[in-house]
Amino acid sequence: MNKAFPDSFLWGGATAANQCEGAYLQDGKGESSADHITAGSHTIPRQFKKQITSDIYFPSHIAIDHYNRFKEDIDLFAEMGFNVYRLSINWARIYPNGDDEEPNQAGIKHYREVFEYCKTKGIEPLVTLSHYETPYALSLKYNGWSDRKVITFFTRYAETVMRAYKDLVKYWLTFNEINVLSMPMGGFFGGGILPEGNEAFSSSETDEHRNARFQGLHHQFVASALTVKLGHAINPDFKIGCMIAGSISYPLTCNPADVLKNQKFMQIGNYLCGDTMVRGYYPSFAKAYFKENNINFHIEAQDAQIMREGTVDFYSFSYYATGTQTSDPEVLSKLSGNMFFGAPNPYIKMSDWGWGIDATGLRFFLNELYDRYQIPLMIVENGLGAVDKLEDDGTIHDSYRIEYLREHVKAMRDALDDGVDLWGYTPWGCIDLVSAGTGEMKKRYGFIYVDRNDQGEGSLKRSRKDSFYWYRKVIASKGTDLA
Ligand code: BGP
Repeated sequence: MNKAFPDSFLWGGATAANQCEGAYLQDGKGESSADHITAGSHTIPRQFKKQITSDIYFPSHIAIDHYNRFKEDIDLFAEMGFNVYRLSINWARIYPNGDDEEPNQAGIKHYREVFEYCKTKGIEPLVTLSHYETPYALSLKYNGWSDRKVITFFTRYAETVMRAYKDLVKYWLTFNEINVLSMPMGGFFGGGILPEGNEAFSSSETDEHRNARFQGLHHQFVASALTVKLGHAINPDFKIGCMIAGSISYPLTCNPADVLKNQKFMQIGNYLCGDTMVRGYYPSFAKAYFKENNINFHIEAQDAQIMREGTVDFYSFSYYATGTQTSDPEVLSKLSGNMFFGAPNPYIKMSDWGWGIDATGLRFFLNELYDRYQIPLMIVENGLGAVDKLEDDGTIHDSYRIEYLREHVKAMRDALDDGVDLWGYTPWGCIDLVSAGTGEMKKRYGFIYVDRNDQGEGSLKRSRKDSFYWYRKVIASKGTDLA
């Protein structure tokens, strides 16, 4: 039997508006960047389309229709015993064009109903202000976050919702996986910065586009800091966190060259954003990295003070997998396709989508983070994307998911014993939803199965998986019963 988690521990699940809400133009919502991205697969990349036409399938438009079915879904979360639900507000529901002077009241009303409903069920909302979507009009008019004006539009939006929900929401995250903007693919996903030239996302880019990304990242740092300050003025009890994609990697061997390469990977992949948002200034290695790589962007004189005054209250992150770094040219030459996770790690197993399953890495990373920052941590995404089979009797036997989650819960418990201040755990896609990376429904994470396929067919009926009952037991037993 596992040792109990603290009574105050937040147990729940996580979603994002663009991946679950659907209702893409309902009640005055404007188009979001995410509404312009097609479905892909493990082998076929998603594409950006300037025009939305009816002959192309865009998975966000209906998704799992959570917008219209939120009560049914929250009922199921409550049945599992959630005391927290991480969800995002779709900015284009509140400001349809992003730069409107006045908010859309129907959008404000919708989220009020969602948060009130959560409260009646004893669930604390944890709200992401920007999760992989920007009002599309901002992409067209300003090339998204590359333009400094977007800071003002974002803080107007943040102020509107923080004031509107100041008595309903206590936990906030500014930008989902903000560090995605430090990676070539992340410009449009994270910053609404239009892909160059053609419609495919590409891992190669011009210097101009790369500079625009880092400019966008800088603008998000400033916007996040302003939002933290603003939020604390609206309600001093607010807890406002950063959210960073855990990009954890090991040296492939103890060759010092691998160790150094891995250190640089960890610095740019994780600590560039973490250090800036927790400490309030760019770390020295980031400045060296910008110089070495000829990355140029503009920082205004007042930004340093803004960033110092808007440091986050807690650090949250996603954790799925770990990778490796190698300096060996022979190993490197054999790597093909997705280089993100590096060379295969012989000590860990891969998911069907090629993500290295590594619960021990979670304990390692929690310790690294807590040691570095000494502020509370939250794991706001974790889970196994897998193909599930709906049996004729309506059951789903997802023992592989239970096994994955069990090991990660044990790793969290170990990290608590190591002295880490961990506030909560919201596994990703607690109800099946559209995959961000591939646009598939087939890559499922949920405790709740949704009848919907990659062609957009299905009844949208919700069914409880075996993992649903397992997680309910874990929460009820405060993490002691993981069987
Ligand atoms: C994170 C995102 C989520 C989510 C998750 C799983 O990067 O914040 O939006 O989707 O990863 O990734 P995927 O959907 O590609 O399996």
